[in-house]
Amino acid sequence: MTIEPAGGTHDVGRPELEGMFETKLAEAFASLGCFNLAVFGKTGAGKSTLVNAIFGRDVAITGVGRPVTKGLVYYRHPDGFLGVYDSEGFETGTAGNVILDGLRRLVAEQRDPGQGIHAIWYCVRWSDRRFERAQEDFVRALHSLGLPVIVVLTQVPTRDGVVHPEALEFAHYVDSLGLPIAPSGTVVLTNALADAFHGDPVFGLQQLLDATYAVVPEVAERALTAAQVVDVDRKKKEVARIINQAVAVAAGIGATPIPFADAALLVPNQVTMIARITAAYGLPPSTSRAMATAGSVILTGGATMAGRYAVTSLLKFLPGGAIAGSAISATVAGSLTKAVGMAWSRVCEYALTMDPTARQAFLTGPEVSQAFLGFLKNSKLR
Ligand SMILES: Nc1nc2c(ncn2[C@@H]2O[C@H](COP(=O)(O)OP(=O)(O)O)[C@@H](O)[C@H]2O)c(=O)[nH]1
Ligand SMILES: [Mg+2]
Repeated sequence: MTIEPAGGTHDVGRPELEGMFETKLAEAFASLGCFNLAVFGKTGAGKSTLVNAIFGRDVAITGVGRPVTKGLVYYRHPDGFLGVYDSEGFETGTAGNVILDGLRRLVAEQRDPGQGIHAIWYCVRWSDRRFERAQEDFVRALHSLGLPVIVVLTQVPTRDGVVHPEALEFAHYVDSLGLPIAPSGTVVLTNALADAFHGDPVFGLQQLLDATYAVVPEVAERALTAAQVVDVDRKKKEVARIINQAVAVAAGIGATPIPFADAALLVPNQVTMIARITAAYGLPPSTSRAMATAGSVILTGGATMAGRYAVTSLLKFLPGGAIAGSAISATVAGSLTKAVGMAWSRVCEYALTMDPTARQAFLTGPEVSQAFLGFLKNSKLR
């Protein structure tokens, strides 16, 4: 059984498709919005290390800083969906009051909830073993500004999953202060960096992320999902939602069965889906042009639409198994779209496991098309 290349009236040319990809990617990234985090705590508490562990990037190094108020710098990551307010050199006392004044103004002037501070990590190195009155006041003041403050104990050692007893004792002490700690009134214990010498493993990152999700407003939730690198399952859930939506749209297109020759009718919807998947995983938009090229190579070619392989393998599972003179029904349109979405998801997940340099090479080289095609060929369509 061979599928004739379309050459139909609805064929989408490759340059046109590349342009479409770029536009849709830009739209998908823009629609994520931006998750804005503020980190407070003394110098050396481990703020930057924690941000780096949860988001896989040191925003203070890779981003562009903009002084917001004395002692507070806003770093916007070039990827666009993560912003961090960093209190470089922050100590308590007068400096704290200056920062609070600045924050008060910032919050008061905030018109768009998407632009505001969505969560605060107040970091305390457990080995300081001190939680000063000024720190308490600062946490309460942040809370009274309507900002959710998660108090994080940092650099906590564990042995075989057991937290250092004195760190635990300190945590209970801070909990007992009755501070307005988001989301549940208790501190989160973390270690963001494995300590080879003492053998202390990384831990508590998922708990910190869960606490952050518990306070993040809906407007910034998808940006958080894209930005964080700790919880891939959250990304997968979001991607499943995107694919289901696209499948529904495809089924709508196929509701009035279309000739195979016009399979390209399904392409714009698939392009949108692929763009949204890419953004949801939080892959760097800087590589979007190259990805657009790769994607368009696959999706062009008339009825192939990534699809000669998908169609062939799909047909094996369709009742009757024959399509001669047949058309794309709602079911077939949906299955093809799902296959394309799943294959692209796997490409993205594969790219996520790489370090930034290897990922850049993968996403901008011929390998990405090959991987996509490979996953597509292996699609189990039912
Ligand atoms: N073992 C361990 N070291 C950490 C951790 N967090 C930070 N550090 C170390 O503590 C120092 C200060 O960390 P940094 O993130 O720059 O603190 P910041 O001033 O609050 O941003 C660095 O040398 C880090 O390597 C942690 O969770 N575990
Ligand atoms: Mg720092």
